[in-house]
Amino acid sequence: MPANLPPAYFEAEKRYREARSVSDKIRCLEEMLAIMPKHKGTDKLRADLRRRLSQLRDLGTARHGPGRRTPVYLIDKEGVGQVALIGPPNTGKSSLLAALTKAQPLIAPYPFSTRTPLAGMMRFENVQVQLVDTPPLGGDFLEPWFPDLLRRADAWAIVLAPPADPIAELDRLAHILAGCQLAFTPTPGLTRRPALIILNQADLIDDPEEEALYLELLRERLPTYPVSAETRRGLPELKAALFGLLGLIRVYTRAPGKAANYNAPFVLPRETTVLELAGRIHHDLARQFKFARVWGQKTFPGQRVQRDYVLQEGDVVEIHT
Ligand SMILES: Nc1nc2c(ncn2[C@@H]2O[C@H](COP(=O)(O)OP(=O)(O)O)[C@@H](O)[C@H]2O)c(=O)[nH]1
Ligand SMILES: [Mg+2]
Repeated sequence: MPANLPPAYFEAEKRYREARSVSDKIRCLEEMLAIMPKHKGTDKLRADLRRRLSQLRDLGTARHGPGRRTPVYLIDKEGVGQVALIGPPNTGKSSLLAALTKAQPLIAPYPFSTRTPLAGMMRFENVQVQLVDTPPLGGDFLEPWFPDLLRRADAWAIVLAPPADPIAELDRLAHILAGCQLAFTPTPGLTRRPALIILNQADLIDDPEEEALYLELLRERLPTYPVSAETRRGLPELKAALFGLLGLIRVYTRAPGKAANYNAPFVLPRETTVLELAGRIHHDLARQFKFARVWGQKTFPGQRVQRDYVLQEGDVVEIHT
């Protein structure tokens, strides 16, 4: 490891690696440079960080420079992943964004009240997921940037609501998506994103049997969550499911003899190995990796594992070099 780097540096570096937007990455790099002690041992690293910083700043100005407009749909990704709320008009997409995040979209009882995408951050336990509210899909007109927004999202939450027949609405939506070369089920030639269905305005379904029937039919297609943005019924389960769509796990590292910090998970794709985790913390840690101890669901407490151990949601990991 480079000489004398304080723990705060590694924390900033971790945030840098996880940052999803140019502005966040710039902020973290500036922090790393500020924290780093200045001496011969850090010369190379400092030069390297400066170079990265200037590259990122160039990126920033190229996109926002004179004569260029940032397209409205280009939402900077933040948090551990981005889920687009999509669906027909008036189903409550904007209401759900307002209920799940601190964003304040226009909510209106008339269709097409949402004209441009709006993002908000949803807190789920110890992570933040970005939700993007979008204009309705289903009219004759499709904004030219919409397919790109859908493609850029990590996952989709399809918002449906009574009294329209939700199955028919889902079929219409699948048709519109296919027109954009997109699909929510594996389809040859189409790009797929993981998706779930939100059956919103469930408070307006009086007959429990009607709701049960809707759910049964919709669940043949995709996981479906009955909720109400109005009464907040079902929102905790929905939050967990939205995070689940992203295919991520949270693991925690601890130094030998110390407690893990459960507020600062490493958020990793499923199937990540313990060696890959070490590499994300620091390349030297991966190089010098000998074994790890894991406290988790699939191990007995403190079990010794080798480099190819596949991490599980909730694992606490102690890396030994
Ligand atoms: N009863 C009830 N009304 C809702 C619910 N969610 C949204 N609404 C109403 O449905 C209308 C459309 O909501 P909005 O969020 O603008 O829908 P969007 O067009 O999909 O963004 C508004 O009048 C909301 O107050 C819900 O869960 N229950
Ligand atoms: Mg709306």
